[in-house]
Amino acid sequence: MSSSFRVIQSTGKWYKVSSPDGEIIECRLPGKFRLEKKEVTNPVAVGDYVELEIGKDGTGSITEIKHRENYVPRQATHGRRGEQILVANIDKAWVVQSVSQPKLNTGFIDRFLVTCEAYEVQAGIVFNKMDLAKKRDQNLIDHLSELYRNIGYDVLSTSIHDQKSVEKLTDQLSGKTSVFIGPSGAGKTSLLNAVDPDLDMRVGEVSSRTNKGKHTTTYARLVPLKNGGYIVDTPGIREFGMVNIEKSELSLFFPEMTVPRQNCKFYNCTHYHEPGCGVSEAYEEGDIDAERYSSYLNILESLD
Ligand SMILES: Nc1nc2c(ncn2[C@@H]2O[C@H](COP(=O)(O)OP(=O)(O)O)[C@@H](O)[C@H]2O)c(=O)[nH]1
Ligand SMILES: [Mg+2]
Ligand SMILES: [Zn+2]
Repeated sequence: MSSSFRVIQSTGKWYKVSSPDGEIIECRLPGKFRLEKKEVTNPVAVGDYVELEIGKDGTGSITEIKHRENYVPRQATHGRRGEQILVANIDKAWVVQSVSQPKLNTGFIDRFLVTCEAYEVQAGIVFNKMDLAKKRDQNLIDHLSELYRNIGYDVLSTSIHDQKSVEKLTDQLSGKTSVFIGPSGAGKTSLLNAVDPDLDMRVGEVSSRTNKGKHTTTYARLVPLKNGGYIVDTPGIREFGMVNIEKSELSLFFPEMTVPRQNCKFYNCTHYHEPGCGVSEAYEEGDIDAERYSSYLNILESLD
């Protein structure tokens, strides 16, 4: 939908809308929308595609909000009445993990992937700082890349010192709306700057270099990339946290479990201790990776 008008920032009463040519139009929302869209508290969200009427003074009035492909709520709840939308229509969410400094954390990746599944956002994994990888790190990354590709996720290995890998990442971001999530120090800001040196430093997470201690924004915004597409600048990683899921539903968000779970004896099986469990069986036969099953059990335990 790159030929449409799109909300890229919201300041309460006014919305910054990008035209198909990339021109920014300040827009207002007629009051009727506030009454119509009751399931969420902000009727127009950053990331929404909209239709406009442009007035004599050059400002716009939003006349229509297009169907949302997906959205991430401001708090880690989903599908609740009155929830606020952080950002809508994300094409891809990338979890960025460094091979070392900080240490690779597969538990983080798996929790992130569950959240993406729950929000119906396509997910990918970036293993960064590959220039620091020793032989055994390389072997681990090879293993993980195959594992995650097999269950349907895109995987990239990058280093800001390897231009080819930056180009591959650039290709993945072009024309899409992407968000980078990952622990501090993994290299999110560095990668985005390598992709587009003109990007505002704030992108990804509040940069300790430019915005130390300053609370710059509590809203997400879309930052245009020079090759087309947007990066979602979120106020912080907590805003993309674990969703509240029923224990018996968690396995729906592990793609490799959706078929085996059909063989479970109990409809509300949690695939932990129950007899006649298709998932445990698949795990014992080696069809489900041990680390993934262990992540599943860790997340299961963390749900109330
Ligand atoms: N060796 C190496 N260092 C990197 C790479 N990417 C980022 N860094 C360094 O890792 C540190 C943290 O990077 P930063 O982009 O601020 O991480 P962020 O917190 O995820 O945004 C900085 O000192 C970067 O220079 C990489 O590919 N290789
Ligand atoms: Mg950063
Ligand atoms: Zn089961």
